[in-house]
Amino acid sequence: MWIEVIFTLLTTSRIYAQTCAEQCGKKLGSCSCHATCVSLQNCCSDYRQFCLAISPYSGAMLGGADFTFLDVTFDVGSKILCRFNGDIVVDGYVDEDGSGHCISPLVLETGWVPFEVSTDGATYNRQGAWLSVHPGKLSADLKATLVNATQWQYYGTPDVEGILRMTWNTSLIKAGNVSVELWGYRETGEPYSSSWMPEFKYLYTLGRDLPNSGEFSFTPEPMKKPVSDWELGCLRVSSSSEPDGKRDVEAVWSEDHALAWHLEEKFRQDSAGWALEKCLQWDKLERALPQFLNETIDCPCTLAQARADTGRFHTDYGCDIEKGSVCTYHPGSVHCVRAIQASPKYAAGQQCCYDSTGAQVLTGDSIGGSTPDRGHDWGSPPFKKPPRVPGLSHWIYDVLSFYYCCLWSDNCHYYFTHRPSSDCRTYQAPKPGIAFGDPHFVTFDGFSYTFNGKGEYYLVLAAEKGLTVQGRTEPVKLPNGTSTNATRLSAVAMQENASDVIEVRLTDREDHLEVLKNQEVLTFSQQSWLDLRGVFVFSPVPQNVTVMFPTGAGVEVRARGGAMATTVLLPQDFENHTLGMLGRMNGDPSDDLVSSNGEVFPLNQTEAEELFQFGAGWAITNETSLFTYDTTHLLNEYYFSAKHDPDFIPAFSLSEDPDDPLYANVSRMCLGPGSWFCKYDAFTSRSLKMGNSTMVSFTSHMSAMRDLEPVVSCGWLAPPKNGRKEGTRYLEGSKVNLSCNSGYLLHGPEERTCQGDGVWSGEATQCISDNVLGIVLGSVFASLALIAAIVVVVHTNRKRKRKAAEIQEKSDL
Ligand SMILES: *[C@@H]1O[C@H](CO)[C@@H](O)[C@H](O)[C@H]1NC(C)=O
Ligand SMILES: *[C@@H]1O[C@H](CO)[C@@H](O)[C@H](O)[C@H]1NC(C)=O
Ligand SMILES: *[C@@H]1O[C@H](CO)[C@@H](O)[C@H](O)[C@H]1NC(C)=O
Ligand SMILES: *[C@@H]1O[C@H](CO)[C@@H](O)[C@H](O)[C@H]1NC(C)=O
Ligand SMILES: *[C@@H]1O[C@H](CO)[C@@H](O)[C@H](O)[C@H]1NC(C)=O
Ligand SMILES: *[C@@H]1O[C@H](CO)[C@@H](O)[C@H](O)[C@H]1NC(C)=O
Ligand SMILES: *[C@@H]1O[C@H](CO)[C@@H](O)[C@H](O)[C@H]1NC(C)=O
Ligand SMILES: *[C@@H]1O[C@H](CO)[C@@H](O)[C@H](O)[C@H]1NC(C)=O
Ligand SMILES: *[C@@H]1O[C@H](CO)[C@@H](O)[C@H](O)[C@H]1NC(C)=O
Ligand SMILES: *[C@@H]1O[C@H](CO)[C@@H](O)[C@H](O)[C@H]1NC(C)=O
Ligand SMILES: *[C@@H]1O[C@H](CO)[C@@H](O)[C@H](O)[C@H]1NC(C)=O
Ligand SMILES: *[C@@H]1O[C@H](CO)[C@@H](O)[C@H](O)[C@H]1NC(C)=O
Ligand SMILES: [Ca+2]
Repeated sequence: MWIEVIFTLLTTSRIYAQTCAEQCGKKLGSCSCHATCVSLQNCCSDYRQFCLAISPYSGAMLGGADFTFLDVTFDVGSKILCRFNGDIVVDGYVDEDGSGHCISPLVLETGWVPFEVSTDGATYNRQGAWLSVHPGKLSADLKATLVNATQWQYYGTPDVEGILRMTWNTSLIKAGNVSVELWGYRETGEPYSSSWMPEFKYLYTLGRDLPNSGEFSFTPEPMKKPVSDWELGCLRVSSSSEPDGKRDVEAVWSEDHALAWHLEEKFRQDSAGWALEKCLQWDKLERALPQFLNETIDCPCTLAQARADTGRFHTDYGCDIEKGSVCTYHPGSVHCVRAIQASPKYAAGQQCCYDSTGAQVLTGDSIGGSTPDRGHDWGSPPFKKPPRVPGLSHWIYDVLSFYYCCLWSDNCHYYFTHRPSSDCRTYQAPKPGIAFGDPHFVTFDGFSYTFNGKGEYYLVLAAEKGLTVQGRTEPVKLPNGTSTNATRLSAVAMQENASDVIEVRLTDREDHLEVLKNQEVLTFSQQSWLDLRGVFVFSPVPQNVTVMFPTGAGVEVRARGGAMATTVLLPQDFENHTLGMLGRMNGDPSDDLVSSNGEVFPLNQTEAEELFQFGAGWAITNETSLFTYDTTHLLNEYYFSAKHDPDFIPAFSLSEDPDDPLYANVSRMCLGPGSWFCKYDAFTSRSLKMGNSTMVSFTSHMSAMRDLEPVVSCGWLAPPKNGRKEGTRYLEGSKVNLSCNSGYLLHGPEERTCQGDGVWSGEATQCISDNVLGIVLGSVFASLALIAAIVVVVHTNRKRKRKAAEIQEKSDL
C-alpha cells in the first residue's frame, strides 16, 4: 500500500485526486484514507470536492450550465440524476460518447455547492462540487448581453423608447429553437425575521420557437398588476423544447436589471411621479429598519490607501481606474473599491470612491459620492436568505431605491440620507510585510534582512487569529542549470482557521503562478475571482494572485523575473499577535526577530549567521505543513528531509568583483535603498533580470508602506445653514472656506483648517439673518414696532429658509 501511495504522489496532483476519490468516494461519512494520504491533511474532510472532476467546474449562480464528468464513463442511454446541496435534484444525461452530463441549478449562493450523482435514481454514490459564481463576476461571454443597458433600465422615462435588443453566444445553448423568458426576483416577509425570504420566479415568455440566432429584439409593452410589481429580474434564453418556466434547464441568463421596460402604464405616463412614490416608500421602510451604518468598515482616506489595502478592499468592477471605467453611478470619481467582507451582524457592504486627485468623493458634496449598502453586493455566507443573497439582495435594498430616488426621479437626497458616504475618520491602514527575491524580508515593523535557508518556514504565525502563512524556498539555478548558494521563494501556503488551504507556487512557465486549493489545482479561465471556503482568491493574470481572509488579512503574490514576491497585509488588530519570519507586529522593529522559543535577537548585533539561525528556527514540521508534495523532487527534498536543510549553507556576504563582467551593469542598476538586495541577487543568480525584479519588489513595497502610513482626517464638514462651503478636502492641512447666502451674516470663522489632532480649527460657523441682527442691534424705543417687526421677520424668514433648503438640496446633488 505504501508503494502504491508513494507512486501516486510521485505523479501529478491530478492523479492524486483520482486515487483519493477512489479511496474515499465510495462512501459518505467517515472514511479512512487519511493514513494513506500521508501529508494531504484535508483528504477526508474535503473528499467531496476531490471525487468527481467536472468541466467546466464553475458557472452562473442562476444555473443553466451543462457540465460533464471527467475520468468516468456511463452506459450510453442510462439515466443520471444530480442532487445539489442535498435537496435540488436535476436531470442529467449520458451522451453518445458515454460521457455523463448534468445542468447546474439555480442556487442563491456563491462558492462551492456540493453535489452527488445517482445512476439508479435511489443511491447517490459519487460526489463532487460545483462553483457558483456571482452574476457580476462571471465572464461576460457566458452571459446574454442587454444591448444599450441604459435604454433597458430607463425604458418608459421621458424620451427613452424604441426596440430593445439582447445578444448571446449561440454555442451556450445546444437547441435549434429557443424561448426568451422573463424571471423576476423579490424578497418578502418581515426584514431581519425568519419570514424574510427570497423569491426567484418565472414571470412570462417574451418569445417562443425563435431560431437560436444569438439575437432577440422586441418592443416592450407595459404590463398589468400583479406581474408589473416585479421590478427586478433577468431574461433567460433556453431551448423551446422545454416547458415554459421549467427550472434548471440548459440556459443563458442576462444581467440582473431594473425592469423599467415592463412596469405598469402609470410609469410610462409619469415616471418621475411614480418613482418618487416608490422612493418615499423606501424612505419610510429604511427609517423602520435597524441602523447598519455604524457597523460597516470605514473607508480608506486616499485612493493610494484604498488600492494598497487589498486584504480588505477590492476594485468595484463598475468604476475601475485600470479599465478606464466611466463610473456611471459615481460621476466625478475615477475609482471605487468595495469592502470585501460583509459587516458581522447585518451583512452590510461598504463602497469608497475617489476622484482624480486621490481624494474621497462624499455624498455630502457630490452625487457621485460612495455609498454603503444594506446588502453586500457579493452576498455573504451562509447566503440563500436576505440580505445575504449575492447581487440580488443588494439590488433590492440599495440599487432599485437608487433608481427610484436618483435616476428615474430627482430626489436623491432621500437616498443619501440613508446611504451617506463614510469619511475615513476611524480608518486604520493595515501593515505590510514582504518576502521577495533571494529571499529578503521586510517585517511588518519595517526591519529588513536576508535569509537564504533552504526549506519550509513560517512567514506568519498568528495563532490567536488562526492565520498561518508558510513559505518554501529552493536553490536559485543559474541559466545553465547549476544550483547556486542562494535560495528563492518558490511557494507559499496559507490558511485561516478552518478555511480551504491555498497554495500559490511558481511553475515551469516563466512567471506563471499556479494556485491550489486543498492540493487541487484551480483554474481562472471563466472568472478571475473565486469564493472558496473561508477565503477569496483573485487572479486576473497568471503573474498576480491575491488571497483574502475573513479577518481582513490579505496575501499578495507576484511572479516577477523568475522569483516570487509575497506581501502579507494585516489589519491593526493583529498587533502583538504575529510571530515568524515577518516578525512581531507592534510598531517596534527592535523586537521583530523573536525565535520560536521566545528569544529576541537584538537587531544591532545580529550577524548574517545568527539571522540564519533565527530563520532556521521557524521551519515548519510534517504535521504543520500546508504544502502539497506531488513530485519526486518535492517528496525527496522537502517531505522526507528536514524542513530546514542544515547542509545548505548559503553565501552570507556579497563579494563584488570589479572584474566581473556583470559588475558595471549591476552597479548601474542597483541604486539607492535596496541596492544591496539587488546586487546580492544579481550576482548570486548571475542575472540582471533577477536583480531588477528584486529592485522592483523592494521599491514597490516601500511605496506601499508610504501609501499605508496613517492619515489624519477631520471628517466631512457641513456647510453652515443658509450658507455655502468651498473645498471638499478633509485631511490634515486642508482648508475649507465658508460663506453665507445673501441676507445672512457670517458668525465665526470664514476659513477652517483640519488640524493634526483630527479636529477642525475654530468654532462652528453660523449664518444669521441680517433682518434679525438689524433689529437686535437697532434701537429699542418702539417696542410695539419691534414686536410687529419680529412677527413679520419670523414669517418671511421661515419662507426664506424653506426656499434656501430647497436650493441647498438641489445643489448638494
Ligand atoms: C442607448 O439608449 C439611450 C436611450 O434610448 C439613447 O439615448 C442612446 O443614444 C443609446 N445609445 C446607443 C449607443 O445606442
Ligand atoms: C462562443 O463561444 C465559443 C465556445 O466557448 C467560442 O469558441 C466562440 O468564440 C464564442 N463566440 C463569440 C462570438 O464570442
Ligand atoms: C423551430 O421553430 C419553427 C417555427 O418558429 C418550426 O417551424 C421548426 O420546426 C422549429 N424547429 C424545431 C427543431 O423545433
Ligand atoms: C450602532 O448603533 C446602534 C443604534 O444606535 C447600536 O445599538 C449599536 O450597538 C451600534 N453598533 C456598533 C457596532 O457600534
Ligand atoms: C479564527 O479562530 C480564532 C481563534 O479560535 C477566533 O478568535 C477568530 O474569531 C476566528 N476567525 C474567524 C474569522 O472565524
Ligand atoms: C554554469 O555557469 C557557471 C557560471 O556562469 C559556471 O561557473 C559553471 O561552471 C557552469 N556550469 C556548467 C555545468 O556549465
Ligand atoms: C499585477 O501586479 C502588478 C504589481 O503589483 C500590477 O502593477 C499590475 O497592474 C497587476 N496586474 C493586474 C492585471 O492586476
Ligand atoms: C501590544 O503589547 C504592548 C506591550 O505589551 C502594549 O503596550 C500594547 O498596548 C499592545 N497592543 C495591543 C493592540 O494590544
Ligand atoms: C544595541 O542596541 C541596544 C538598545 O537599542 C543597546 O543597548 C546596545 O548597546 C546596542 N549594542 C550594540 C553592540 O550596539
Ligand atoms: C516527515 O515524514 C516523513 C515520512 O514519515 C519522514 O520520512 C521524515 O523524516 C519526516 N520529516 C521530519 C522532519 O520529521
Ligand atoms: C557557496 O558559499 C560558500 C560559503 O560562503 C563558498 O565557500 C562557496 O564557494 C560558494 N559556492 C558557490 C558555488 O558560490
Ligand atoms: C527592470 O524591469 C522593468 C520592468 O520590467 C523595466 O521597465 C526596466 O527597464 C528594467 N530595468 C533594468 C535596469 O533592466
Ligand atoms: Ca516588532
